[in-house]
Amino acid sequence: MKDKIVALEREIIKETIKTSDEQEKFRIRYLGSKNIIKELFLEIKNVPNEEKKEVGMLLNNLKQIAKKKHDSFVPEARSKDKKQTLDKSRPAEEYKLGSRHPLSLIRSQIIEVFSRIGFVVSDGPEIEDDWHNFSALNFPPEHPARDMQDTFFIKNSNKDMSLRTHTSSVQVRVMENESPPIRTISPGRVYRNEAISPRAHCFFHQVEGLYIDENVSFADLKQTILYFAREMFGEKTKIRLRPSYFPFTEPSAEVDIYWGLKTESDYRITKGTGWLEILGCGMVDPNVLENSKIDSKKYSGYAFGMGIERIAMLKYGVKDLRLFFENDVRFLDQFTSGI
Ligand code: 2U9
Repeated sequence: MKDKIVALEREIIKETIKTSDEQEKFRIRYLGSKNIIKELFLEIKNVPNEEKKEVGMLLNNLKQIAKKKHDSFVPEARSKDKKQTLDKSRPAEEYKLGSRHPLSLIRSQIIEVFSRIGFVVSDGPEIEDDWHNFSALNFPPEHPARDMQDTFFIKNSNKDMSLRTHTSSVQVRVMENESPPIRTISPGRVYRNEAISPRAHCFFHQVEGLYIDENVSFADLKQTILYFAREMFGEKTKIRLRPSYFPFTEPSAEVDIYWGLKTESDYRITKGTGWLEILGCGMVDPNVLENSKIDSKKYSGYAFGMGIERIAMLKYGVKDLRLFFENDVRFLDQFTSGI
């Protein structure tokens, strides 16, 4: 018996494993379910009792030698060979699901709130002519918003174009192409030539809204804004309107929501007033209607505009607007869409 074990040990040592096939053959012969070492184990019953222990140990040792030899061969694909680029045996990497961008989440939420009361989304170009971005919206020729400081101009061989400074330009196009009743919102990216800081960027996102029909009143505007504020910030949200000025609306107002003064941070962000500005709005100036060939004696309308970043900062407590554009996954991972 001992001779058989020694002979088998020599055989195992002599074996060479250079391919996966050879490794598999080796495994079947020495480690498989009906392997040759197992057969010797079965013969232990014929060994004299005083030798049984020793023979058992020798066979266990033989098994270890075979196992070691088998495992010492690593198929090429799994070796750390630098030349090998494709490792077919490597387990698949975890499929990491991304999350929706916070600005996209807020935009969808705003669209959903307004679509529930009949607003439809309209889209338009980011590169605009002077008419759609300024003149049609009642900006006087010398208005400071047209100034080089605010607008990115693009020199074109035919006419001067610019990157749109608001999405109202989209709504001018809607007014030109459709007749009232018009109930539309335009979400989109806008550009302003401003210094980048925690509170301002040279591009940001807006949602602007426009409603034109017969007998549209300021009361309709107030009610729509109140509905929006409560859908976005909670059903008990209070709003206030402060008089303001925009070239395209008259009268115009800025809308604040009551944020409260419970914490030190509330004092800081509301500058001690408890109120926070969320959007601007007003009744569409009759000149703007006429510019798009809408009869201002028959029709009136209201409009509003808001910055998506501003709403997202308030809702998510983000203090630096630049975080929205850096695409740092540690920031983005915190937002889940719930879908
Ligand atoms: C048409 C006529 C009028 C859209 C309006 C505002 C008031 C407003 C700002 C809020 C913060 C822009 O992102 S922001 O800087 N917007 O205050 N926007 S009324 O008025 C229109 C739109 C289209 C044809």
